[in-house]
Amino acid sequence: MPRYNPATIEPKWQAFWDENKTFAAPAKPAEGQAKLYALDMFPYPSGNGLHVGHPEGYTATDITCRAARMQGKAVMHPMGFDSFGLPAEEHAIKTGEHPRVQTEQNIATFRRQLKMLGFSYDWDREIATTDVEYFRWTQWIFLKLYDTWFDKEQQRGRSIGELEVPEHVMEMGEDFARTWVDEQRLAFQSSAPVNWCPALGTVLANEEVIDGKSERGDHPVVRMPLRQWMLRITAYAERLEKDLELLDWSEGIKALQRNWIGKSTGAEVDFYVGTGESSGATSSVSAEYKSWTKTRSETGYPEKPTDEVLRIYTTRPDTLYGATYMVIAPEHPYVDRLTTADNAKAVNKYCEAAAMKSDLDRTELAKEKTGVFTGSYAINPVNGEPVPIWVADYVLISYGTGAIMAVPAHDERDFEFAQQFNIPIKAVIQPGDHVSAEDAAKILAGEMVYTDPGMAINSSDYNGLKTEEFKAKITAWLDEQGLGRQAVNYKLRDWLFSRQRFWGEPFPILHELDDEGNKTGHIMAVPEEDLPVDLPHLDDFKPHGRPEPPLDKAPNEWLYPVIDGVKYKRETNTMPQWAGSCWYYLRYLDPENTEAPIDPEIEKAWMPVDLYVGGAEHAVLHLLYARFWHKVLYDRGVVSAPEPFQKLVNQGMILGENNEKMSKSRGNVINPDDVVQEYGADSLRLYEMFMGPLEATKPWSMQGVSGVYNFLGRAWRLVVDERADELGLAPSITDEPANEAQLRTLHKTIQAVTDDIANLSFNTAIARMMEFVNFFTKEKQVPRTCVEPFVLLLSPFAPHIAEELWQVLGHDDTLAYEPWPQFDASLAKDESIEIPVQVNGKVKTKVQVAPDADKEATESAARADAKVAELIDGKELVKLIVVPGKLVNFVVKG
Ligand code: ANZ
Repeated sequence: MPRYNPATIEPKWQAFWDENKTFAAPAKPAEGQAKLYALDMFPYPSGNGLHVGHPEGYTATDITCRAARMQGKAVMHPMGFDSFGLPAEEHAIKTGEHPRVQTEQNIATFRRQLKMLGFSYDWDREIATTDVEYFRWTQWIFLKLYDTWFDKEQQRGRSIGELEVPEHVMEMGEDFARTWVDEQRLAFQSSAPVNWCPALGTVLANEEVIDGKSERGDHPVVRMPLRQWMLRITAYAERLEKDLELLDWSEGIKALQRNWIGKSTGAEVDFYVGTGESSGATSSVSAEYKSWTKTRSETGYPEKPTDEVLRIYTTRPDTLYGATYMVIAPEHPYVDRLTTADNAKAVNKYCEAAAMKSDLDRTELAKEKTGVFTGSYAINPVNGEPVPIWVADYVLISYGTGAIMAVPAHDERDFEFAQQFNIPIKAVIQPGDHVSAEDAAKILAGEMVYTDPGMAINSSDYNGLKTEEFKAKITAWLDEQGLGRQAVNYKLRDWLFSRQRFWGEPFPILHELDDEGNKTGHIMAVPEEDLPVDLPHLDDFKPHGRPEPPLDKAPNEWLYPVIDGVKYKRETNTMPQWAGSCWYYLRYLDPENTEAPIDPEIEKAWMPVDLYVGGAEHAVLHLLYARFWHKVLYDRGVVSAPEPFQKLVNQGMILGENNEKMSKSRGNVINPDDVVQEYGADSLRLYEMFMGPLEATKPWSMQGVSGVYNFLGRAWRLVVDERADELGLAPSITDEPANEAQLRTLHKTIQAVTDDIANLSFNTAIARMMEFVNFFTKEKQVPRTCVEPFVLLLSPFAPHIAEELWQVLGHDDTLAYEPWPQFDASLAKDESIEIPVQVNGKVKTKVQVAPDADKEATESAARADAKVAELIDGKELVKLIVVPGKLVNFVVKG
């Protein structure tokens, strides 16, 4: 009884594909051949194995790839593992077993499960980010980030004076120029305050901290200063924002990236504060102020703020006349200088307290505003009036210039602050008509804040100007006077790139030591030919609760290399898990290359990724970091195009049966192994695609799985004679030609499935195939010319059963490269459609017309109908309404 039995046919075909390397991708597409690079977000191989969310996206790309091969494209469809990360290290801490052991076990489980689902990956291209030969190139890319163009020149023995350093930098002297060169590095060290998570024993990136807790594990996070490696992603902010235009991504994900990058356009303005004795200017320094403004109007606005000014950033230069105080961040370098003796104690105390708070705590709107007066004043460049300078922690040192002019009448935070500290509130914008007369009066009296645009008041010659016009005018004036200029700021912060963990890529960096074993401050990059820097053997994985990395406990041979007689200490921080996923899509293309991360010709042939599918949770982290690295590699000539992922699709979340998120604690997790055991991989694949649109959130249903399983059983019986003893063709299969109705069903199905696959609309494609099976199950004779193309259409979705049926139909090779079925458009079209014909608005009859019948053809079909002819005969036609494809209405009189 040859029943449909996935348990026998699935392993059979998986073994066949494996042995024959059926899905090996060519090194490059053939001359003139179209290519498809379809990429899945590679999994983190956790100890739990695959969950049903993984096969959702993986099946979608697999269908696309399998159809593309049959359509003659060269297909790149690789898989790998994002295998650095905390859990393996935590397991090592508990058991003392090296993280590599557990990682390899987990990878083996994932690989088995992925193979069990019949995905058409080219397994010879598999990579894991923890492979030494892989992270050798991750380290190589880090060196590209660390390197500057100037390093190369220096290596060629050219002194700094011969380098292409801008003139204005050279004028500042050689020391300055050297520092400047260092500042051009995209990888640099900094000891900024960091998010230290004692429970995880690591520093976290801002992106990994949510409401003061770690994203992973929900542990408290505190702020402390620490030497860290940073990547200057901010240098790419503008391009990361602008190049989103080039991409075929959903508007939702683009918007998330844009918000994260947070481009803001405004102006920088210099407020005079004087220097030395006169520091903290008041109106008494007006003579000095006048001579300064005169110099400024001659020299123009300097790139870096000069000592006698406080530089601020504002998005509302049109409110300059309403600035009633200024605020500098507690970390601002001018705090000491501008604080007068009377205020020193209060200011110091305030700054110490602010250092303990996170940026989020400091800037939240609802929080009570705090601050202290420095005792000093700055001079407002538009009217020469003194403005008191305060220190307050709602201004962040890391944004803009770390200093603001405060306009309480038109900014909410400033309004709250001014109310709290009794600072004058001066309205300079007349509210628009959308504000009630009552509220407008309050706004003008400084009793209510107004943040919208409007018309300028109390602003001297600018009165009457609309906000946008005023902004442009005043910015131009400031520019002319050398007092300000247009400026752009980004919310994006530099990327904190070091972790105090063991299980990550070591940095290829050496710190020079002096004779006493202290760091000299000189840093050396590990020479390219000495890569990779492998992780050392460690006996003790336990974190010590201090932020020094575990690699500090590495054996001396690893930790203290001597090169050319100089002793060094290796960098002991490791890279974050994001590093490995920043470029894996490149390595798949050339995984064995020992000379370079990727061969340029191969890169050019396959990149960019044509379809990237994965979860929406990666909207800002992985997808932004990878774009950043790609752009750096582009600038360094390693890759040939500015963006890595041309089309991005986010699969929707799969919920539990009860519509709740699947989780261990809710006990509603579905294990793909169990589903495959009961119904087979083809049913799991088909079900996950049939649940609904790929991008929608949808609940699991075992009944649904059983439904698609039954469908596959019907498809099986269409081809196979289940009553026979041996596997063979059903007696209904015939070599006779198909009749018209059968042909129409076939061609409609081919067209619909072809289009649906192209649009990633897999659920509707499956529905069409179900209709096909229903139709042919009722036919006495099933022509081979109909059922063979159907098996090919089914194969990307349910590849195992399709291969088996193909074999039963008498073919002896895999169908993976069979030409994709073609449809005849005239047969795929509906023959005719029915259109209601009304007389005086009442439907009297229906007529058959071609689906693309135009106005004339539709009208004549209606007139030709005997009933209509009789009803309008001899009457006056007042009006005739013809909507092709919809209806005809004769309005008649008499
Ligand atoms: C005066 C003003 C008047 C402002 C007004 C707003 C409204 P974006 O870029 O859109 O977030 N600001 C500037 N630097 C800051 C810092 N380091 N910390 C906290 N706040 C800062 O907003 C920029 C505005 O945020 C700037 O424009 C400044 O306040 C404030 F009616 O300047 B504004």
